[in-house]
Amino acid sequence: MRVIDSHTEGEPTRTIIDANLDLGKGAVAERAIVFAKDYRTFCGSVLKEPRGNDAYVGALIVDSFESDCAAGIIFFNTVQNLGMCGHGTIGVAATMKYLGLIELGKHRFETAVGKVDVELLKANSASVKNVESFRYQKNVKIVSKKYGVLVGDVAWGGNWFFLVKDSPINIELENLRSLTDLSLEILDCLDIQGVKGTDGAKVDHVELFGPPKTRAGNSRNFVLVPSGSYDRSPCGTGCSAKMACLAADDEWPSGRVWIQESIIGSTYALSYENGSEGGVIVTLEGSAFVTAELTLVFNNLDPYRMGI
Ligand code: PYC
Repeated sequence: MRVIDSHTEGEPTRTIIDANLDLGKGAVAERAIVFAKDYRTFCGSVLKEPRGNDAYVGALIVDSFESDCAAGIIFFNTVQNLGMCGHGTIGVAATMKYLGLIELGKHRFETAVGKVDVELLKANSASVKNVESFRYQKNVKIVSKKYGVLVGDVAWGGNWFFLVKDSPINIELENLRSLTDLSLEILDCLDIQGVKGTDGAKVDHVELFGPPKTRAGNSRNFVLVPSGSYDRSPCGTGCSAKMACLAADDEWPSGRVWIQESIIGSTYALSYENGSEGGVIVTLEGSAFVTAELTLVFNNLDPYRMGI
């Protein structure tokens, strides 16, 4: 299988152009359900070690039957489907440009959770207008064994997030282990307390925030993703959820640029406009670079061909 790797603000995307999976002829949302059901081992075998690692997001490019869309994208991580992926969309745009499949300018992609608009500004930078984001629950209390009561919001930005405004641990790379442990503990608490998104959806991403480290920045974040790894970028869907919370609290006006730093110091420039369903439409801008063109080899004799 041929794949193209890229990173967006440090976070890897593996784009698969020609997998030829039999997913039927439905909308991308329907084909994503077939993908999750019929191709359970695909995510791990393509993204996990020894071919990748737990930070990878896969972007399966499929045809879109919508006349206004350049392509469909089914996003997934090492363990499951993702709804949308901000860094992945920028990675796909830079990869498609690299392959000569799209030119600079505006393009629309169909994802499992709706259409997103991409403007490829240069070969390595793009802005993405995400699906509508919204806050679902405010000030949910979580009790951490080590840190006591933590308060956070549940919000949708294309995936479900629990957002803690003031992290009790400094957002520093040297604190990666404790930030990860705390976030995993928060996920457990959400599960035990039955905190869900709409329609009982699992809240499977955790976002912790602290002060920015640069003069241009507004905030720095740590984002735990469902594989147990962390997002090297500020997380496009997580930033969208953050902007939805800021908008809901009247803490940031529409149209003004918010700079979100990631734990490694990479940034997205974000702004929002009001959506049609009470949420916000967030635009995020960042850079992506192709890092490798690969052919993945699966040998039936390899005991680890499905990933570790
Ligand atoms: O950029 O939206 C994102 C994302 C989701 C999971 C990892 N990155």
